[in-house]
Amino acid sequence: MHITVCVSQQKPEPWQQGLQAALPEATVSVWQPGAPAADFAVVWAPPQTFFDEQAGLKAAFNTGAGVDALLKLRIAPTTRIVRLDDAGMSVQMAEFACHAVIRHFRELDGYEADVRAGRWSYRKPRARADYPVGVMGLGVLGERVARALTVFEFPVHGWSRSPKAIDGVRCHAGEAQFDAFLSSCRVLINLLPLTPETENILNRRTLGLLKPGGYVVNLARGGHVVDDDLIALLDEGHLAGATLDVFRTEPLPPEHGFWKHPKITVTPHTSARTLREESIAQIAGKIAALQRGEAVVGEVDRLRGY
Ligand code: NDP
Ligand code: OXD
Repeated sequence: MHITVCVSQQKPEPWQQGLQAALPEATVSVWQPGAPAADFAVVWAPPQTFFDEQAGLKAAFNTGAGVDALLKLRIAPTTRIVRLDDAGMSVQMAEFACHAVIRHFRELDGYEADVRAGRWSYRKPRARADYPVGVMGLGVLGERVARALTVFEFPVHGWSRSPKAIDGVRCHAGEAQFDAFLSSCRVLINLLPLTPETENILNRRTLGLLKPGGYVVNLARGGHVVDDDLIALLDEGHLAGATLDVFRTEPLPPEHGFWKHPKITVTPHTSARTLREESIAQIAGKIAALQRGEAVVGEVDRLRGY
């Protein structure tokens, strides 16, 4: 069995060495143009040439959860596409999302500014019931985030394509319940995959349905947000602020209005990082399962787009 590694923006050698150690019977190599055909691939943002040359792959394992960029490439229909399934990301996403919500709810930025100015100040405590939080996408990451928020006793709503039942979370499903979901929330956390159906889903109309003083936390993909609509709603006061971890162009260009906007917190696509050791263990386990003819979780449905 031959496994090839093609991970741009990451060092390929530690992936190659880790996979080799986990699957000693396999030959694992770092891909170069013209390399021999492999059975399996481990990829992140590979060039189109990679899939043109490696048309006989049984499966390509993405070293991230989101496959929107991968699905833009021409990949042989016989190649299964498998995404990371948690692999240590959901706990990171839960801590990041809870931090963003609590920082806003407890007005910690305001306190920090006061302290820096030498002011000992108090603000009237906000009522938790006035800050219902909505989580868009109740998959591996969104469900963990929604559950984590219930621990802090926020009213939590969730929205997904298919109906869900999650303790302590008021679940809404499908387009028919989307507007009711948005109108129920003051804080909105996005954890949807980027697909043709979800592109630009956070726009003037949809964000306008949030309760006044809404707060947006985008942890999924920049293509979900219409940037100018978000800025306009912040400037008009309908939205109180936003924490943005993902952008249409990454790194976020220096001239982009998000950088200096007083109501926006920017983080550099870091809310849930790929953890190499956990990911290698997961991918190696799935390669072994596929070799035994078993099904694996995290296989992408190309038509659905995630
Ligand atoms: P999953 O595939 O497990 O979950 C996706 C969820 O979105 C599911 O609940 C799905 O519904 C729902 N969904 C998809 N399409 C629609 C739709 N049209 N309408 C309503 N709901 C929809 O993905 P993950 O939770 O693992 O990851 C989510 C995204 O997070 C990734 O695609 C990626 O873009 C982003 N991400 C960002 C990271 C970062 O560091 N910023 C790190 C990792 C991931 P259903 O359950 O019914 O299928
Ligand atoms: C991912 C990501 O999809 O890092 O895993 O965004």
